[in-house]
Amino acid sequence: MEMNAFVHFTTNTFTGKEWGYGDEDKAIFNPTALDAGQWAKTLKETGFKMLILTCKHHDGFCLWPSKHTEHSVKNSPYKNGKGDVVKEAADAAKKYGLKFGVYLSPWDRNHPEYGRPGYVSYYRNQLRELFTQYGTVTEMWFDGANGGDGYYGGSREARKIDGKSYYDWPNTLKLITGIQPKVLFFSDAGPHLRWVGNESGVAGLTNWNCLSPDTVYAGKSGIEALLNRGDENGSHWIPAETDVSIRPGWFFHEKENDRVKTPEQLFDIYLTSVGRGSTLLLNIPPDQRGLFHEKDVQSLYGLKELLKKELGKNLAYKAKTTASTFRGKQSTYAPANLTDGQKQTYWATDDGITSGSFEVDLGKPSTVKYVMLQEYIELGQRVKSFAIEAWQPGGWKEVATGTTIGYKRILKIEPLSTQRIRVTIKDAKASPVISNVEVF
Ligand code: FUL
Repeated sequence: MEMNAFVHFTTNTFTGKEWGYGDEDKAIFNPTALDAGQWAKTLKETGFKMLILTCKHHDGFCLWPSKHTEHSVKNSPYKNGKGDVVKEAADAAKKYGLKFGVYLSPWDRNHPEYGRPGYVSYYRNQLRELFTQYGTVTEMWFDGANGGDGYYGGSREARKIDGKSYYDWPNTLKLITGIQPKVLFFSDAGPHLRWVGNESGVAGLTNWNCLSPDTVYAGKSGIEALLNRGDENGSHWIPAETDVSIRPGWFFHEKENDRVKTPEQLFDIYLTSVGRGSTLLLNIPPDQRGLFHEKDVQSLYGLKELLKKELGKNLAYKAKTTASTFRGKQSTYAPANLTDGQKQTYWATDDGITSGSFEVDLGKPSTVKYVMLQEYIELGQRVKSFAIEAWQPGGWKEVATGTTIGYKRILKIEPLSTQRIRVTIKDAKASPVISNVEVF
């Protein structure tokens, strides 16, 4: 799905905070022109596939009229307490052909029972509401953050929990899959998608899709580097999702209007996330009106233009290809599959052959700025080391080297004129299986 959007919205949008304490007055939640259709339309038009909404952030305020708490939109002035922002977002996503995902913060600084068993039941009741009332939920985003102190029903104290055992994750997840079995779970450790280890939009230069979940869990310190690069020999398939905000914070703050990331910055993030075999989860926080701010919208359309300008015209489409070797000398595995524009066809070597090269002839000398490679990911992630060369008068010139490829790898190179590109797979865990090469 490559590009997905996060939408952070709660009382913080009105208080200027990033982490609400949990004692916020419900009366401050009053977006004056909320239009989830504007969010979804903008996202659809600029290339995003899913919208994930913070249904409840750490402050505990619920964007839907939950039966299980008074701390929600139902006691706010928004639509005189008759509003349901989760419904508006889910409906808008559907209308514009986006998938929908939910964020429900496990840490809740408002709830009196937080830290005790009662809260876990409350949390599960809320999940039940979200998974039964709003249609298909494609991704469930579990945030590992927990800062300790909070309002907690008036106690105003610090409460410690054991992140590994407190929420009884196995049973909590079972409850959800009992309702929607196909949902994808995101958390530090998966089980389906892992955190990339930072909030700056950068997946590892080496990025393995595998990980051994036992080595990481929410709240454990010092795991960022491991999450960032994955584990070549990890026991489970848990690709990294790269979450980052278009603004310095996760929530809208007027004073940060001049620090909205530019299209160029977003494009760089695209290269370090999607271009490194990760999915991008870009946060665009609505403002106090309940709209994506003009500045943010402008940057998103700017990104779309840049993607088209830089990566819009594949010079290698249907280009002539040759290879050092291919599996059984059968056309099913021939190098022509690399440039046929088909995802389901690929070039592969014989069993036991873990290196090899292929060459792409662009037909005429062309200026090249990027090379994109894709493994046929259904057969696993295999490549450990590769190099890219461009033909120059007098011989081959190495223009890039890399370790992992994965679902997609985009190499930005020093622009040069060339007619032929050679990719050498130097090492792989098994015979390399490459479905696509594109040149821009
Ligand atoms: C973090 C949270 O503490 C931030 O507020 C934000 O929601 C981010 C996506 O995850 O852990």
